Amino acid sequence: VLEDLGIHLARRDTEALFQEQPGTGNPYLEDTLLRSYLKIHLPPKVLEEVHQDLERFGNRLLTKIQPLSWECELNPPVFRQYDAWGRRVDHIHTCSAWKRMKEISAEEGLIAEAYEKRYSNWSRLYQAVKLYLFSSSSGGFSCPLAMTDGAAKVIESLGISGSLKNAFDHLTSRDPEKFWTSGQWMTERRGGSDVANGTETVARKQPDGTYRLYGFKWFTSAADSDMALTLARIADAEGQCVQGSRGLSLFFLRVRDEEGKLNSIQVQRLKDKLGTRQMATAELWLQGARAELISAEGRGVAAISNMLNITRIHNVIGAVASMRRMISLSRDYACKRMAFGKLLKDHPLHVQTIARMEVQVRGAFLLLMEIVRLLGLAETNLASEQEQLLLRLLIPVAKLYTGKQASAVAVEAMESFGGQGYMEDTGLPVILRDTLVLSIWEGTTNILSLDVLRSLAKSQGQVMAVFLSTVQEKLELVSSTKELAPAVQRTREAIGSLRQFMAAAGSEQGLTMELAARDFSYSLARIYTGTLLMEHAARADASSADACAALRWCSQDLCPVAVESGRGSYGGGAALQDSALVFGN
Ligand code: UCC
Ligand code: FAD
Repeated sequence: VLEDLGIHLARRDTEALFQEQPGTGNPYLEDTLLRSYLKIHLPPKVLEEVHQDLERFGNRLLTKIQPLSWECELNPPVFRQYDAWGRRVDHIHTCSAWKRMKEISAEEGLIAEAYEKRYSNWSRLYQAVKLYLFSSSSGGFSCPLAMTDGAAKVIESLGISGSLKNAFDHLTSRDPEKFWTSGQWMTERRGGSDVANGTETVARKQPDGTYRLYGFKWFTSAADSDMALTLARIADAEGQCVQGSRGLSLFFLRVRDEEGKLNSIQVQRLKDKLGTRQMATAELWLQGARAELISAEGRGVAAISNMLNITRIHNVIGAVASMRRMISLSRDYACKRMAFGKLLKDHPLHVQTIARMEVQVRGAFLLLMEIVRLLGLAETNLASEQEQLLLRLLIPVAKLYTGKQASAVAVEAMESFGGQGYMEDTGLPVILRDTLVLSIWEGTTNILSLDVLRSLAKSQGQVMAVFLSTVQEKLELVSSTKELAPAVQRTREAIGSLRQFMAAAGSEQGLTMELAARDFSYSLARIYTGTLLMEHAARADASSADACAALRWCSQDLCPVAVESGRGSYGGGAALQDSALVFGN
C-alpha cells in the first residue's frame, strides 16, 4: 500500500510541476524605446492622441487579436480545386480568424492612416508604429497589408482616376465591408529577381481598350486578395513583344468578379511553404484575365518600384517586430525559469546573450523610424532633395540588413528557451519560420545590395555625398556627449575607411563594386544605425542603457567593406578564387 501511495504522490508531483509559460503585456506600454522615440519626435498634440490610441490598440492586441493569430496558424488556408460534382472551382478557403484580421485591419485604419494624412508628415510614422505592434499578432496578415499599402501608393503616384479611384477607395477604406487587399504578382518561373528577363506573361489588347493577360505567375501571396498589380508584355498586332525591362508594363486586375468567379484565372496549387503558412501563396495560370494598363507602355518596372519600396519598408517593420517579440518573450522567460538553483535572469552569461540581441533590435528600430520619418516628409512635400535621396538609399539598406538581423536573432532567441524553443506548440518555431522569409521575398540580400548600387549610379554619386554629410552632421551634434566619445571616434574612422574604399573603387574595374555590394551595404547600415543610436543616447533624458547600446553597436566592425577590400576580396583574382572554392578547379 505504501509503495502504491509513493507512486501516486510522485505522479501528483510531476503533474503539478509544469513549466511557466513566457508572455508579454501590452506591447505598446512595454516598449520603452518606442515610447521614448515618440515622446521625442512627435508634436505634443499628436503624441497625446496617438498615445491614447496605441494604448487601446495594445490592449486589443493582447486580449483579442493575439488569440486570432494562433487560430490562423492552426487553420491554414485550404485549396479545393473541384466541387463534389467534378466542376472546377479553385476555391481557397481561409479561416474565420483570417477574415477577422482583414476587418480589424480596416477598423484600425492600418492602411487608411497613411493616406488620410490626419497628422500630416507624422501619419506615415504613426501607421508604421501600428503595423509594427500588429505584425507579430497578425497571423500573417501583415503580408497582404504590405502589398495593399504598396498598391495604394502606386495608384496615388500614378494619379487617382477612373477605376483606379474606386480601387484606391477600397484599399484605403476603414469600412470592413468595403476594404480590399491587393496582391503583387511579379515572380514567374524563369525568375523572381531578374523580373526583366523572367516575365513571359503576355497582354493582348481588346477592342474596348482593356487587356487580357496570358501567363503563369509562380508566387502569388495572399491569393485570396481582391485585386492585384502585375507585370506583362504587350503583344503587337503580329503577336510580338519587346523583351527585357523595356517590354514590361504594369496592369491592374480584379481577382474575382462580383459573384466571386475567378477572372479567367486558374489556381494550379498552393505552395507548400516552410513558414508564413497562415497565408495562401499560390501558383496562378492567367488564361485571359481581364486587366487594365496603368503605367506607360514599357515603364512597368519603374511604376511598380513604388510598390517595392513600400513593401520593403513593411519587411523592415516585420523584421523589427519579430526581434522585439522574441526578445520580450525571452526576457520574460528568464524571469521565470530556474537553472542551477537560480533564475536564468541571474546567470550573467544568459543575460549577456539577450543583451546582445537587444542592441540589434534597438538599432533596427531606430533605422525603421528614420525611414518612415523621411517617407512622411516626402509624402507631404516637406522633404528636401537630399532627404529624398537618403530615403531611396536607406530603404534597400534597411531591408537587406534587418532581414539578416531578424533571422539571426530568431535563431539565438529560440535557443534562449532551451528545448521548449524547439517545440511547435509553444508558437516559437512559428516566429522563426516566418522570420526566415524576410531576407528572401521582396528582393534577396544580394539583389538589394545591387539596388543600393543602382541608387548610387542613378544619382551620379550625389546619394553618397548626402549619406556622408548626414552622418557627419549627426556626429557633430552628439560629439559633445563625453560618454559617447569612443563611438563617435570609431564612426569617424569608419567613414574615413569608407571614403578611401570609394576612392579606390572608382579607379578600378566595375567588377569591384559588384563583388563589394553586400559588404558595402552592410557598412552603410552599420554606420547609419550607429549614428541613430548615438543621437538617441545624446538627449538630455537618455538612460544609461541608451548610451550602452550606442557604444556596443559602434564597437563592432562598422565598415566591413574596407576590411574585405584590404584582403583583396573584390578583385578579379578573388572572383576566380570564389569560383574555385565553390565549383572546384
Ligand atoms: O516577394 C514578393 C511579395 C512577398 C509578400 C509581401 C511581403 C511584404 C512584407 C511583409 C512583412 C511581414 S513580391 C516580389 C518582389 N520582387 C522583387 O522584389 C524583385 C527583385 N528584383 C529587383 O528588385 C530587380 O532589381 C528589378 C526587378 C527591379 C530589376 O529590374 P530591371 O528592369 O532589370 O532594372 P532597371 O532597368 O535597373 O530598372 C528599371 C527602372 C529604372 O528607372 P528608369 O528607367 O527611370 O531609370 C530604375 O531606376 O526601375 C527603376 N527602379 C527603381 N526605382 C528599379 N528599382 C527601383 C527602386 N527600388 N526604387 C526606385
Ligand atoms: P532567384 O532570382 O533565382 O535567385 C536565387 C539566388 O540567386 C538568390 O540567393 C539571389 O540572391 C541570387 N542572385 C540572383 N541574381 C543575382 C545577381 N545578379 N547577383 C548576385 N546574386 C544573385 N513573388 C511575387 O511576385 N509575389 C508574391 O506574392 C510572392 N510571394 C512569395 C512568398 C513566399 C513565401 C516566398 C518564399 C516568395 C514569394 N515571392 C513572391 C517570390 C520572391 O519574391 C522571390 O522568390 C524572390 O524575389 C527571389 O526570386 P527567385 O525565387 O526567382 O530566386
